[in-house]
Amino acid sequence: MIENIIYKIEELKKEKNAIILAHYYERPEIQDLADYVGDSYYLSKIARDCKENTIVFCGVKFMAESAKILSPEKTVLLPNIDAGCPMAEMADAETLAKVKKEHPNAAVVCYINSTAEVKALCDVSVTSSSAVKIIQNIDKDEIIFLPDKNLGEYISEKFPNKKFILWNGFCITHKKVKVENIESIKILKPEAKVLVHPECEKPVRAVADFIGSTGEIIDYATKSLNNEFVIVTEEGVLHELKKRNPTKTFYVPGTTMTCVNMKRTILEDVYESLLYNQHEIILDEEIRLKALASLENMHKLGG
Ligand code: CIZ
Ligand code: SF4
Repeated sequence: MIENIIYKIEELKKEKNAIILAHYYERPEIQDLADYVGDSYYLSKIARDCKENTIVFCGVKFMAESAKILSPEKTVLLPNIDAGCPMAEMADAETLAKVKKEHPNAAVVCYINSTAEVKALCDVSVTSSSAVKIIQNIDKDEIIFLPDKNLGEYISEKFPNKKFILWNGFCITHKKVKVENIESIKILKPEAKVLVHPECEKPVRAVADFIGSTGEIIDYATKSLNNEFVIVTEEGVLHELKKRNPTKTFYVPGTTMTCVNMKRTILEDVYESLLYNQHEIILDEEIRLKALASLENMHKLGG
């Protein structure tokens, strides 16, 4: 019984002085259960500032790691240990160290979708909602950006005077969508505004009416006078979009944009996570401190 497990989770949460955070890409029932739902930038701030001493992070591993980096004194739990981000795994510290040697004057900027070991080698982390603002505040002409080449390329277009060295990583979920998938909806629904995440490839970004992070897409659709939208990001955002805009219509491209990793966490995992304190994020202190500098710079430069 779903009410039963939710009740048990709420009881345990009180008993353990815990807070539940969920990303917009999580399952609807997990989003409904969470104390806060948002993108990684927003959630990283909540994790840093919250008073509770246990954080149950319903998202993927790099998000829970970021919470632990920012709040070492708190217990940070990732309810489903298999919830990783394939894009984050596409960048490794060893290769990054080599690339840094080849470009000694470059600022090293990583998307928050990266491992703690990679963050430890970077000057600053960014999210899709904060990247442009942060890079505006970096006074170097050369930028190594990793791991997402699509987000990196999107940002680089905004800074024609800077040289970008892009990693070759990508998100398998956002890579799936092709321009034809969007065009086939636009033929039937020409009034619909196309809202695209910057992790999508360039031809898809080129047909967008608006490009932004999950939070920015939700904001745009909510404030817009338009009534129809094509949502080109992981389909979990539809839950919040529909909640905030019950009278508007949202279409998805004719290919399923589902991140299997974001969908791994189910209510039972959250319950067991609180009951058994699993799966606790433990980081090497030297790596944590170095990675902390990159996340602190993100908050400082991102405002
Ligand atoms: O930054 C995040 O939370 C991710 C992974 C996507 C987005 O745009 O919110
Ligand atoms: Fe990683 Fe893409 Fe899933 Fe986000 S949607 S967690 S970038 S694989």
